[in-house]
Amino acid sequence: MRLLLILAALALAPVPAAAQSLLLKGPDGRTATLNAADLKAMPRVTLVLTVGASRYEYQGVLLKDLAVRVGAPDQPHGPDFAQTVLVKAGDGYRVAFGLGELDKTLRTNRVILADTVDGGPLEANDGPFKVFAEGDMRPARGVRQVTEIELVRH
Ligand SMILES: Nc1nc2c(c(=O)[nH]1)N[C@H]1C(S)=C(S)[C@@H](COP(=O)(O)O)O[C@H]1N2
Ligand SMILES: [Mo]
Repeated sequence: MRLLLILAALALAPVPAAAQSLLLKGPDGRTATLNAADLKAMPRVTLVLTVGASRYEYQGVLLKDLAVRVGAPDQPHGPDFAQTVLVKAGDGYRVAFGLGELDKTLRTNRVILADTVDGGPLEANDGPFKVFAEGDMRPARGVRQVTEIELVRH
């Protein structure tokens, strides 16, 4: 009975904040940990996705803005485009984006880290954070369950 009560209490307990946080790593040993509120306080972008007849509205932040938090230049030029942003998921899946792919003065397609869909949290298999590459013709760079983002200078 006592075990059942403990299990019930655990099931009702809110998800610990740590499980909802995102680790940012930069060159020069710079790191930052962002929680849901930190992401909500950043400039927000909306990306509409249509799958067949269904329409989904994802919201989040630009991957570029996250990279800036750990040392990416705000207005990159020339040699800066050798930097990459490595997006890592809990299952070990990783996708790298070049800084130039994330620069809105170079390209119109956006790469975002989404934390809401249609105003609510992402579904468990996707969230809490999922990266979307706007304009991609296959979903391979749509990274589910993102845990970490690392800026790398080559
Ligand atoms: N975390 C994580 N994200 C991932 C993958 C993965 O293995 N792990 N596979 C990628 C690939 S190759 C594809 S095609 C799509 C498939 O997305 P879906 O299962 O949501 O349709 O997820 C991408 N995102
Ligand atoms: Mo894939």
